[in-house]
Amino acid sequence: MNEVPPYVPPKVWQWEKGNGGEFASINRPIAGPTHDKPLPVGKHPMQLYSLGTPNGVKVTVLLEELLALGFTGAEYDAWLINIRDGDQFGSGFTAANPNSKIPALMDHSAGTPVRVFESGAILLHLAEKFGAFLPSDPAGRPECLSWLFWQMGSAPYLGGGFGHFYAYAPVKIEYCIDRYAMEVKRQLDVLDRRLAENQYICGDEYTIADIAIWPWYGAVVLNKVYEAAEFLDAASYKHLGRWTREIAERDAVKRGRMVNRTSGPLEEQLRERHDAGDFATRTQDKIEASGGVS
Ligand SMILES: N[C@@H](CCC(=O)N[C@@H](CS)C(=O)NCC(=O)O)C(=O)O
Repeated sequence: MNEVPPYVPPKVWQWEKGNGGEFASINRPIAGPTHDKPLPVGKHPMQLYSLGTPNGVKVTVLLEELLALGFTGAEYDAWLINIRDGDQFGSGFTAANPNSKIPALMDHSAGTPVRVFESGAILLHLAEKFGAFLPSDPAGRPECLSWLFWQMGSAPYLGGGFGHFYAYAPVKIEYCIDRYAMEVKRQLDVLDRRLAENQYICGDEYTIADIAIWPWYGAVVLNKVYEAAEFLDAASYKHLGRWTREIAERDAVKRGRMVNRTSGPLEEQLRERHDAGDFATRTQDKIEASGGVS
């Protein structure tokens, strides 16, 4: 095992600004706003405050899927919350989500705006509102909710556990990487076995369970998070790979992945979305700005 510097925890933990490594500038042990900043409000029924991370992408994919089905009530403005700049601690954002994490949705469709935070709650709220992507039969609905909540409980081991210690921690600690790689590989196997016998997570129907799981576990397979596909031998999960690639081909998924995105190829970034036409215009602008596509 690697040498880990000896650390004896004090009786009471103290916050020393600067600890916390990669995210030290934004991590803090106190909730609540740090500054006054109202949230902007656009013209559509749904106002989304988010960033193009896997948790944010879940919501933009669902909104794009709903729009593709013709649910105009799902029209949305997607505002950028830059978490590295501390936007999640603005007064407007903490009113929308007291937990200061993206995504947060304000649903203006019923008059008085309603807040919804936690990506799983947002997916469920929208699926119920539009009666789509959530089976209604007595066996399908609980199966779908089980996988939705499986994702919400499991992804923190992938992101906050494995991803943090493998990619971001200032020192590589074998114990931590082993602990979380083991758990993440078990989760990948859970999905692989499920998808060996089902086209989608809940059976024959594409649901909010797929929409919640794909941005995290599909991203591992596609090597889009933590550059860990080889380390985790992601290619060996064949059925998960098949499902990942199928979902990546959906037009709504391609659009949803672009929204509030601030990294990766410029032509795949739509930092804010206020109109369905933004995709075409922004893509063209970006391509022209980067000197065209060869
Ligand atoms: N369980 C939450 C997790 C959300 C979350 O962790 N969001 C991250 C970005 S992916 C965030 O906003 N981090 C900002 C911070 O920790 O200050 C959800 O699914 O909505």
